[in-house]
Amino acid sequence: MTEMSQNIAQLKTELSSMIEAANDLESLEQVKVTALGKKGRITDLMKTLGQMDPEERKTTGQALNVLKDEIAALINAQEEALKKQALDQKLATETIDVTLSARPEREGHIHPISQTMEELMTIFADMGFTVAEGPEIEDDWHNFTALNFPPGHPAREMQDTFFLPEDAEEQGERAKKLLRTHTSSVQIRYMTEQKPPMRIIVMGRTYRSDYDMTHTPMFHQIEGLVIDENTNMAHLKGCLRDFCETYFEVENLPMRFRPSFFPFTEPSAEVDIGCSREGGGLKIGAGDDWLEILGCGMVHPNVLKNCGIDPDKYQGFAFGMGIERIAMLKYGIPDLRTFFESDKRWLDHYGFSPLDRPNRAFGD
Ligand code: 2U9
Repeated sequence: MTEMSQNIAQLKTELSSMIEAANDLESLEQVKVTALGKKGRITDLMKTLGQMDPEERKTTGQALNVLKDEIAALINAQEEALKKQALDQKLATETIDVTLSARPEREGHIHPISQTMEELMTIFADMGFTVAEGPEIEDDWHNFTALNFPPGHPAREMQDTFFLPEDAEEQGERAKKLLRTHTSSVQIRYMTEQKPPMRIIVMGRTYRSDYDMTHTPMFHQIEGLVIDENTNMAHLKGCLRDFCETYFEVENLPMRFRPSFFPFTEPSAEVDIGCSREGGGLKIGAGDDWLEILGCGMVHPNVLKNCGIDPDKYQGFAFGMGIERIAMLKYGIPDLRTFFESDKRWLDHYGFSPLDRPNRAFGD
């Protein structure tokens, strides 16, 4: 072995251990300059080639090029390993809270319907209700027949209900498809599938062929259903009083139950809460005026029977209200139709911050 090839082998060993010992990117850069820089160790040896005879220059030149490539490859590999190590360390020590808003002034708003649904869910969950869900495309039996609507009832007519084209394959009232006109069809499904006792609320979109100042073809409802062996009208009144006082945040809220009629409840009632309309503004809980907010009643025995529940053993109450209506009353939103216009300025005004918490029952 010539002296030069010994020098090259020794330099290779030396530089390799320097590369291996570099434990951060900065010291690796130093090694790179020492090995491959303009005044580096390999470059220094290259500079001696000019003094060699042609044969030696050829073999030494080749050997130095191989050394240069090997050292460059080792530096690259070490650089990759150090970068990976730094990233792993960063990932292990730094955490990002993705729920935090980076630019609060650019934050979006929760729609008043979503906010109200959250509030309703919180209040009824505190009262022991669970949430049931069901389809928006229903059949005639779940939407009308099971709920004790007689055959010629006006709600069954084309001008009030959105019917879907009939399926030629299917026959009968379960083949007749429609957009549900109330969420009650979900309670029907729940009652046919589950056994009492039951205590549920259902919320969601409902559809009726209607459009004016106070009606839109799609609106949201919340309905509640409680079935047990001894559930009675006093339970219904207590439950709705607790709900109204919590939702409207008024203690001892004046309330009155007026007799009414629905095919699916007997007896039935409509509920008004006390309010004042003096000075053009609405104030809930004060004054001597009344505001209708919901309908309710004891579940009709025919409805229980239709769902396979024995009306001699079980009874229960139900109630229903429009979510837009109670949101308008609580938050002073004057026009129903604006809920569905997707106007950003309206949402900036009436919407809620994602960081708001829905209100809770008294005493929380
Ligand atoms: C079952 C049995 C009974 C739900 C009820 C009302 C009275 C009621 C209206 C309020 C305004 C609908 O949004 S609205 O137009 N609802 O007045 N709803 S009792 O009764 C039921 C539900 C399901 C199985």
